[in-house]
Amino acid sequence: MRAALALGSNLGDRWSLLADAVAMLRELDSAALVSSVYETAPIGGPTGQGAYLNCVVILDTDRSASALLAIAHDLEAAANRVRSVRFGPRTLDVDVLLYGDEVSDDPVLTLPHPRMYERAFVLAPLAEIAPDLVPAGWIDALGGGAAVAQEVRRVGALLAPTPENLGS
Ligand code: GSY
Repeated sequence: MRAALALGSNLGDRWSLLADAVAMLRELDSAALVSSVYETAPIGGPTGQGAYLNCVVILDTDRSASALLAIAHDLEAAANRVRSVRFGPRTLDVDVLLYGDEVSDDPVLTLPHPRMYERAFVLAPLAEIAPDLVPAGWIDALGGGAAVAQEVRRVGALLAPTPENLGS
């Protein structure tokens, strides 16, 4: 199954936290696609939080959606994530965005992720590696490609670019 996961960090050594989590996800699929890393302003939560680093990973896996969610939680725990403030700063956030075409309103794992359409910090990296997963209407709803591009700043790549890991 093709699954997409969004990663974000705005506390601690953001780059290493993302890099370690991506390395662990690539143990599930060594050919996983990994987007560039983007710096993005925090959406929601208390004022005064630091900027996030965000990226998206797409992998092929035979794990179930709930197993992937458990892995996401394990990665957050490995990053010493503390859940104290809702939408507050965090060492690592890992969200399951998509699991094939599965649609679920299970509150434990809603698929597709219910807020992914609203988030430039998700759609920009997702569109970079899997444009087929981002309908033009979603970008239009955020004000168009230029508006989305203004919300994110590409700061680098966790993987050396190859045709394979860029998804082209
Ligand atoms: O929902 C993921 C955690 N998160 C983020 C994030 O990853 N990036 C940005 N820019 N803002 C966020 N607010 C929350 S909560």
